[in-house]
Amino acid sequence: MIATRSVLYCFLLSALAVSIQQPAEAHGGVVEEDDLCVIKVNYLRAHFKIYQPQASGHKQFCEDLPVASESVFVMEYQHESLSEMAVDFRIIRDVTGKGRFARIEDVNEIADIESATVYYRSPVVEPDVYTVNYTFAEEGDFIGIVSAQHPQTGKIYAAVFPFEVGFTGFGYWPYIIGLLALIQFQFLFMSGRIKRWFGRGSARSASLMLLLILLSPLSFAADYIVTYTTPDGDPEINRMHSWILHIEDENGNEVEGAIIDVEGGMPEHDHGLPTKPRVTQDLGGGDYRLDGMRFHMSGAWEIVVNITTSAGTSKAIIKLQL
Ligand SMILES: [Cu+2]
Repeated sequence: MIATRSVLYCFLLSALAVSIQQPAEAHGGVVEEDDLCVIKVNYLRAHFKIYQPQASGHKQFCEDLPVASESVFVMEYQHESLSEMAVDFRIIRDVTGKGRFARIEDVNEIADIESATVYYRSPVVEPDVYTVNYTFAEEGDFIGIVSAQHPQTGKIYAAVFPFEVGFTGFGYWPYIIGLLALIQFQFLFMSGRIKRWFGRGSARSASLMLLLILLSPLSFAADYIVTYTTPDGDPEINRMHSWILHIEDENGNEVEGAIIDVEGGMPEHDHGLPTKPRVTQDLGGGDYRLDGMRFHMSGAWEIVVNITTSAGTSKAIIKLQL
């Protein structure tokens, strides 16, 4: 029992530490619940994150970026109709003088938006996942502008998100998240829930954790071994999330530069995935980022990973139970 408790304590503490250091990877649904990484285009919502693969590897950011370097912006739609809308994406230098308080009205007042623009992607329809890859040439204050045009009404919806590149401080998110975590903790404590968790429930929690460890995500293709991790937390029903696929050949060599194509579904129900997940990044070292993963019901799922190299195409099937 003592061992179980310390495991749970460690787990809670590390979850809290992660929340404070890396808002985007916060555990326990803080991000999802409190809309930290959610961009709203009027009534439409999308989950939003930024990677700097060269500078920070797998780390995700919601807003401010540490250095001027290659940046991958990823939007995952949480609203069906966004998948049918043509979405464009613009990054401008902050010429509004409003810094992180810049709003759409301020952007609309800019006389010559073209000359302030450092990046523009014309409208494109992308189902489920929308990605933009831009390498910042210099540090400074920027504003991202996402707009979507309704296919029927022609109405344009827009959202702005001011951000800073070359941001060295902690910003205000850690304080807000820390505060929320404390409030949550206090609430749980007051309601006696923590006592219950550490009392009777602990044996059950421990066996659940053991089960998760035993069901290690591993799959064999004819000649490849595919493993995966989920950096933004375990898969939950209806939550859009990412996987990092790791591919090695039978001799343990990392497979780099492969073309990865992912499909899947529930064989027992004879249906596919509700989204079209895509590999958005070859992270090197045999790692590939797979965005747009979502499961809409519990049961037995199979993810089919097609790996194409100069040697041909192999198929690996990852089974998981939700
Ligand atoms: Cu099903």
